[in-house]
Amino acid sequence: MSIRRILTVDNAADLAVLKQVSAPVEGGVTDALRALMDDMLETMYAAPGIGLAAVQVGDPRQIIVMDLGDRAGAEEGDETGQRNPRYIINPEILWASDEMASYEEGCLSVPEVFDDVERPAQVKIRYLNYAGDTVEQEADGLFAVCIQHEMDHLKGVLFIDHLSRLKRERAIKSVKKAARAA
Ligand code: K2U
Ligand code: ZN
Repeated sequence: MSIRRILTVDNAADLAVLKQVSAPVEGGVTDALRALMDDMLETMYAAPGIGLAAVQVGDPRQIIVMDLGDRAGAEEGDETGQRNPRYIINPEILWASDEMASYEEGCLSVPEVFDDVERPAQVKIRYLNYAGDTVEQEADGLFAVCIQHEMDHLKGVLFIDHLSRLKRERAIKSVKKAARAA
């Protein structure tokens, strides 16, 4: 397993890749695909993050890894750090609630920027899992926020694209400034 570079918006070539629409995975879940997902998960844990889309490591295919640990449902501070990886391939949203929820989001491709984004509070998704089986699952809370954030990545959409033009431009400017200072 290896840690891959995470593309960031301060780099024009990276941004061009991040804006791509990811292609569906063809030919099922192979050992090569599982090796990529293992690398993605290692990269995500090292960042650290709780989700990662393949396009963020330069592979524009519909692949997401996620690990909410036991945040989903655990009381604040009761997390045990237990790992609970999820592998999500070719996801589709089957249903989204009318009820909306706001969450302060961040993104590993937009470092050090956080802002509130409103999304449907619950979604129902269908996807292929690590074994290549089709799964249908309902998501709420942090799982719903994260899966919608990651599925935006598969459409070439970043969370800052949901903000005002001014906030988006300021976000990219701050990431570029931080990159120059680094
Ligand atoms: O796509 C990414 O960059 C991964 C995000 C996923 C995420 C964004 C917003 C809300 C939830 C998840 C990163 O994991 S952001 C880092 C993070 C870490 C812990 C909790 C929330 C966000
Ligand atoms: Zn992101």
